[in-house]
Amino acid sequence: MAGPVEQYLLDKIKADGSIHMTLIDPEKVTPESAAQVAEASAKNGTAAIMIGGSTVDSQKQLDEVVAAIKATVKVPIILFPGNVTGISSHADAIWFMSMLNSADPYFIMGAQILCAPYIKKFGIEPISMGYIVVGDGGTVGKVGKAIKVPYDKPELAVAHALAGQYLGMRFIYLEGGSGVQVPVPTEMISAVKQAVTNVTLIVGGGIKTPEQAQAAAEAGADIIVTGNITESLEGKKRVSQIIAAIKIKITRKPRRKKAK
Ligand code: 1GP
Repeated sequence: MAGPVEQYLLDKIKADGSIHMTLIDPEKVTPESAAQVAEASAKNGTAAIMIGGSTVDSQKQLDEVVAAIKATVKVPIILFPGNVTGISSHADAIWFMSMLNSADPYFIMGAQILCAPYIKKFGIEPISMGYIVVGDGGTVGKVGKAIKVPYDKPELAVAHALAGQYLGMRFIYLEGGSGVQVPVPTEMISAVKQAVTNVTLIVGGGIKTPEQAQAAAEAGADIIVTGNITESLEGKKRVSQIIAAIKIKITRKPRRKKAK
């Protein structure tokens, strides 16, 4: 049974085709600036605010950032934890995620076991998600000791995603790594999308332009996540363009193949 935040996401994807989420790293912001970014994104149509980073040192800082955003926007706040320090009782939901391709059992199930009782205690909605680090992988690939899936091996990404689905994960995240030069290739996104059943596909890492977001959505991404670009001044303006670009699945006819 889907909880209220998960159901909201599924309903919004059904209505809009693909949706956008804004990622805020609690270590890069103040509570005030986080609230400003969240407010601008929500005004531009972002579906939810994700909060997390590969290294969260201060839970006090995280709590203050989440509380400030909660007081400012109505869209759900979903934690995106990189470690046990990524939990705040002020959030609505948490990606209850396992890094499927980590070489370290801590990131596959160790941290999750440590966190689970707190998630119950705080009443945060857990949303099960299989996290797959692909390509460069950025900081999270390094910190999470990922055995990264190369961009030119879509069939390996498919194998990871199917394993997640068969374990009961309802969301799969193809993560290129925050701030990477090249986002997840469309070939990999469409291969995964075509292979999985009843799984919502999240794609993020290095998406900077409406064109890149649109290509990811057209390839099958249900949720597009942007972090770095959303925090910049230019990016704030660009969020509305990105959101407009990804609302294509239900409004645009499939592309015809070129006649030979
Ligand atoms: C990182 O996928 C997210 O976890 C977002 O990446 O910061 O590059 O947008 P960017």
